Amino acid sequence: MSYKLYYIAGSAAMAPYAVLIEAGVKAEFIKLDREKNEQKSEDYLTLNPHGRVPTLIYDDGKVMYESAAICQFLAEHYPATKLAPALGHDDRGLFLQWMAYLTNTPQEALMQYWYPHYFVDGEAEQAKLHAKAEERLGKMFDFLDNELAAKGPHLCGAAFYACDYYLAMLIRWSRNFAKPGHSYPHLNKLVRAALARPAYAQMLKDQGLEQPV
Ligand SMILES: N[C@@H](CCC(=O)N[C@@H](CS)C(=O)NCC(=O)O)C(=O)O
Repeated sequence: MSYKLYYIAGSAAMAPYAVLIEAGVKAEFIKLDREKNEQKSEDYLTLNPHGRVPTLIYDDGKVMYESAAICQFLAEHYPATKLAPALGHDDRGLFLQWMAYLTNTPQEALMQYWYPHYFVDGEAEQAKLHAKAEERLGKMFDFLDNELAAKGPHLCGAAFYACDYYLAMLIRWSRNFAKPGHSYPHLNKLVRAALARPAYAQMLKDQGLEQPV
């Protein structure tokens, strides 16, 4: 099976990009230019009507989007990666919990931080939402750092899974915060664990990114 992954550098495509590299399969990575708004082009909207990245093409033409779903789909399809615990595995429940939590709670708050204009009108309201999102994410980072301290070093304990790539990606998006995710000791360790994996390092290099640690 061959794949195409549409991405914008540094976007929600970071984690699935790393999982796809780790799967070691034939894949084409198609970069969209955010400056040119290519994610809103007529052609791209036929693949992803929301005009967002990532989008994955698989099985010669099937299309799926949503970053967390793509990570899980690929990790499960390629069990040799060990990036997702199989059905019946002790870590399965926690893995699903973290994939859902990361995408619907901190990721959503990061959307409010980066794209307040999608949520409210007016510069003053947007600035308030941006600040509130950073404040809420601070509490989430406290919580996650404590979880990792008690049960880590990774989200599900000893094994590194796709949810850990996902968290490393979200931490990068907090790099401009007064207190960014990577400044918390256990979140910092998790970022380092992601960086130590050749697939994550390759993804950053391909996308021209640096991950602050
Ligand atoms: N829930 C979606 C969100 C995807 C998303 O918002 N991607 C952003 C980049 S991080 C995007 O494509 N933004 C471009 C735009 O909104 O025009 C997912 O996780 O895949």
